Amino acid sequence: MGQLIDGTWEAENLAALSSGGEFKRKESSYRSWITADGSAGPSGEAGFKAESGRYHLYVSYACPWAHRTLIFRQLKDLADHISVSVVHPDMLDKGWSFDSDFPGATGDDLLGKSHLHEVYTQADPTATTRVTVPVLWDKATGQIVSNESAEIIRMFNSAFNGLTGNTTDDYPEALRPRIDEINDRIYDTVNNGVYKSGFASSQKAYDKAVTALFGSLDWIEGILAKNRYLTGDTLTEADWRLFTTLIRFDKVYHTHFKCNRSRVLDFPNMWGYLKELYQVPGVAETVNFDHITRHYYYSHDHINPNRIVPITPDLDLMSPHGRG
Ligand SMILES: N[C@@H](CCC(=O)N[C@@H](CS)C(=O)NCC(=O)O)C(=O)O
Repeated sequence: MGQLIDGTWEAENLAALSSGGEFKRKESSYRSWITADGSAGPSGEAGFKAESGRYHLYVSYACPWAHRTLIFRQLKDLADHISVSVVHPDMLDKGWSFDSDFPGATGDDLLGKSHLHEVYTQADPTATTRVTVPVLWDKATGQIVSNESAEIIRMFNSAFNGLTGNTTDDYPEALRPRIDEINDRIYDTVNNGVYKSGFASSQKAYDKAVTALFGSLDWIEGILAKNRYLTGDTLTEADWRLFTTLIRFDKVYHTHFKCNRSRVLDFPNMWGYLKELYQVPGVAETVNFDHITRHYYYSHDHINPNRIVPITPDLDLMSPHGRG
């Protein structure tokens, strides 16, 4: 791990991201928006018009945040319009690499770089930033449009509708307040909560994170006992944001991040719900368990010093989900 300081890669360890034993995730630094007509979005610069073939996504199959963007690319029929490069699952001293000696790792077929930090410095040779996936790259201007997955999925949800004719809406107006409320709790205690648990360096920080995490999973199980989806009978962005954490849970977070009070499999409603989402056409092909298990267990040597990648349970995700 490391980051760019004035355009130079500086290695550091994860302890630098922690304060009082608690893991603190930094804000993303690139926040422009692709819009249908190229006008400015809610933040950042204007000039990023939705056009076929203009944009490229750099992702890791391992990363739950990048995974959101791959799911929306599928659900919104964007695969023919937005190209993708997949990094190698090992994130070591130089950060994400484009080594392609792991099945599914594509290398950088767009810019030919060897590490993701070089993509950031191609856009800005003096960048000071963390180097994270996903990155949404603009081939026309050679800039990073955004490296914030929560915003990239909103762009994908609507900006390209005119090109694809796909008008499904995962962030419908009427449900926005409820989606935002659910997202806030799930982001803090579940999506990021598993990291806070796994990267805690004090018992106190760990207890706090894990208690909040399972408090939220119990709450979600209660919602899913009554409703098919988080906001009712409509599948929304809130569900997809939860999905990318749940799909990693039993194989990785339960063991590697010490989230082992229960598995998703132990929550009957959540387990059926996870399978239902996995079975939505296009979604299973965005899930690569080899990258997921390899990345976490191999890259985080501060919590798994021998880098043993365990044999994980086979999840029967294609069995009937029993929902709806
Ligand atoms: N807020 C960002 C977070 C992205 C993120 O933290 N990605 C991780 C991988 S799961 C990463 O690239 N970390 C590298 C680092 O922090 O140096 C988003 O949602 O897009």
